[in-house]
Amino acid sequence: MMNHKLTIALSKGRILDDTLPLLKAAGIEPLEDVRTSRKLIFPTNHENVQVVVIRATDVPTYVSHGAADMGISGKDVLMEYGDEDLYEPLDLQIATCRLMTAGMVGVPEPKGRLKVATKFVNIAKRYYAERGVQVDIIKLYGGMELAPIMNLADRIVDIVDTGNTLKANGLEPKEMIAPISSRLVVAKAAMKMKHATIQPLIERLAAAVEQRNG
Ligand code: PRT
Ligand code: MG
Repeated sequence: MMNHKLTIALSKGRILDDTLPLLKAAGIEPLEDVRTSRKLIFPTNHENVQVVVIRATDVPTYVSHGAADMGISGKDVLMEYGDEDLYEPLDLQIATCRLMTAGMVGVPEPKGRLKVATKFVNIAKRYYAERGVQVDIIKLYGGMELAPIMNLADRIVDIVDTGNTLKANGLEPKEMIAPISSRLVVAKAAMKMKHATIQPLIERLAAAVEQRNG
């Protein structure tokens, strides 16, 4: 059925649990449990399809460089990576959340330069630049909620789902930057070279998304 070898890059972590049922519904099943194995590359029930399971933030890198043909990645990760060589043909509507600014409860944005702590440096720069706000961005790798408490920053830019993490730390969401869900991404080069293989798979995944929401 598939005449090209196809590699799909999957984000490990919380996206993976929602990804596997969608892949299965689209007819692709890894031959072993990707959540418990220590391997990184997995053959599937399709001889010509393999999946690699990698850090969520590395998925766009693998796909845009053509090391993987397609991938599944959070919109937040894609916005931060910002690659023009990636197609985003399908919203998988999984791992939904919001990208927001947040700060201490009741504390307004200070006048003058704003200190913003985040791991989403590019997104934060773009967001505040569009609003004409002068910012000093402070790059963090996690635990952003601590930054306003410790006076490292006035605001953070982070993922919010229930809001419980913010609340537990005396913070509140302030502004919504973007609604987030996971997307299917395809390198523009792969889309050209392997269209006959990739297009039917996109259609099966789209049907699986429909069915799941049906
Ligand atoms: O952990 P690692 O550094 O390897 O990567 P990662 O943290 O990016 O991976 P992972 O698995 O934690 O999340 C991957 C993707 O899941 C993100 O890029 C989002 O697209 C999506 N997603 C969906 C979320 C959440 N929901 C989410 N709630 N990612 C993170 N969170 C965290 C958030 O950072 C905050 O700490 O959950 C907390 C907020 O949740 P609430 O419910 O308390 O508001
Ligand atoms: Mg994490």
